[in-house]
Amino acid sequence: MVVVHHLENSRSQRVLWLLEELGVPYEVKRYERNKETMLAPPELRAVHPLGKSPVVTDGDATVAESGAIVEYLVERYGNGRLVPPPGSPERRRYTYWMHYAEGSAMPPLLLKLVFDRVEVAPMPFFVKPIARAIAGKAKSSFIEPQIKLHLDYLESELGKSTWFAGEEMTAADVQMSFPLEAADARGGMAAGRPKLVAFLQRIHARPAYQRALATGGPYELMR
Ligand SMILES: N[C@@H](CCC(=O)N[C@@H](CS)C(=O)NCC(=O)O)C(=O)O
Repeated sequence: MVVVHHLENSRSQRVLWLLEELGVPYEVKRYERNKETMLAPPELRAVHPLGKSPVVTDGDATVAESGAIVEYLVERYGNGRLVPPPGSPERRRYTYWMHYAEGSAMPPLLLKLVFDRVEVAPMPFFVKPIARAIAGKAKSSFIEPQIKLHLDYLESELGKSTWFAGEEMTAADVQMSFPLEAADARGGMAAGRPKLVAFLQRIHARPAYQRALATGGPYELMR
């Protein structure tokens, strides 16, 4: 039985969505974030040394890192569904987006989250203006332009095909859902980007997505 070690309000939501799309039975083990640090609880380190979510256990297998989990589930349970045929142009795009989601799209969004927090973090009054100035400069000179660059790129890519890898929805769209949801929550994704907005509306309307939400519980991404 597939067990999803699911941290509230996190990337593991997309693993639940994928399992629902594939119709694979699974069990959810829930973990709550520390209210102050927002980190995962230490119990998750008993499942995988990094203590991050998602992690999936399936018999003897423990699989961490969402891209690896998505690929594992599709290969083991997909029977050819949600993955383009090997050697096709769609498969190349599929592989690209599968890596791009965490390797390229997420880093600037994570930096934004961190520097937004630096700006409002409690600290001695005499440090505050300096910390705010550094955070503001990092955001305006690097982080925000990078987020814009990526989002404009994604908007233009979705102008070429309905889904990221082509005309069929694939597991790459599941993997790409999280950066777009994070960008929507914290990066001003929607303004002037109708294709990205439509993508999110389309995936959110899917019955499998709705079932995954009902199973996963709260899914409000950090801003
Ligand atoms: N690149 C990893 C990132 C894993 C990750 O950072 N997960 C977050 C949840 S969105 C987490 O576990 N945060 C809590 C912590 O770091 O303690 C993946 O895609 O699986």
